[in-house]
Amino acid sequence: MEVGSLEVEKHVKFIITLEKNKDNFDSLAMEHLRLSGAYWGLTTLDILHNLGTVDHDEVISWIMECWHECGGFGGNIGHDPHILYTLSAVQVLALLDKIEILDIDKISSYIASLQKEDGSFSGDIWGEIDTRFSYCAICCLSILRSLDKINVEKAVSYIVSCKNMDGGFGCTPGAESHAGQIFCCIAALAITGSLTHVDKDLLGWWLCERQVDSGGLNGRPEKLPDVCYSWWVLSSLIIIDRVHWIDKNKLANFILNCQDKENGGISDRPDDAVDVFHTYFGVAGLSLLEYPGLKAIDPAYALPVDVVNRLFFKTA
Ligand code: GRG
Ligand code: ZN
Repeated sequence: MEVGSLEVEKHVKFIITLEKNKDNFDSLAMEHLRLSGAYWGLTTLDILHNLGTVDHDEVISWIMECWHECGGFGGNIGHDPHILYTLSAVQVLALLDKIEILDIDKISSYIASLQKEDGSFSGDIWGEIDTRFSYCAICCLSILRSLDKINVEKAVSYIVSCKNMDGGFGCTPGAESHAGQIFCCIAALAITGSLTHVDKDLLGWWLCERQVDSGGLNGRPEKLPDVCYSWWVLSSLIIIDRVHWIDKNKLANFILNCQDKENGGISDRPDDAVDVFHTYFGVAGLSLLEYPGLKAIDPAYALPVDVVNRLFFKTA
């Protein structure tokens, strides 16, 4: 099948228009997680070499309005703080090379306050526990060079307690393996240098079985393929060095086939409605597949490789 190429200019326009059109339905549906939306949109623009098309100062001052004195960020102005949006805020500031404006002590104390006795993390003061939040904590603190604020050993042993017999990971101990949770656990283990806890062949086998006939990936056995798993599955396969176990060409064609070639944006599967979430995961997935002309993205930090290098190799 002829699927054509990546419609870079149209996707850039789609994201910029979304940012400007704050009152349409899609924007309202995004209201409570706008900070994550900003991370998806801006990271996509950067992978497409177009981060310069937005006003950085405007983004930064809006993000800082989502910050709370307790140290955490809400998903939008006036919304309660949550670890998900705290990570998004820190990721966007890393992208814009403005980490230094943050109160690193307060943010890292907020994250540390969410760690439980067993090493797990809750997402906010209401106490829901999930390995997604372990990833957010570890990724965020690593970017802020403040992992010493938490008990890393216990955080790792909690993640390992969520490992299943099939080699995958779930959201809590005993919960079913799901590609989204596997990304969170594998990336957190990679960042903390703890991948020895992973059976790479067993997990690689489970992950590569996610590819279906259309070339797309699903998130669990018997489920439909979805462009976002191009990120959750592929990043995990790359981290454990088993990406050659899937058909990369077929996956790239599946993603390209989910583009709205007229108005830009990428959907979860062919002919569905596009959104910024799947546009990000489609473009990030193509970057992981080394599609020509895209910035490389780091599979654990979910930020462009040049941004991660700047964070860790910046000379003072
Ligand atoms: C910085 C990339 C990045 C992530 C931040 C939010 C987060 C940390 C991780 C989320 C991981 C996760 C659980 C992803 C899965 C999202 C998803 C598509 C859920 C849908 O699950 P189902 O079971 O759908 O409703 P399926 O595809 O199984 O039918
Ligand atoms: Zn999806």
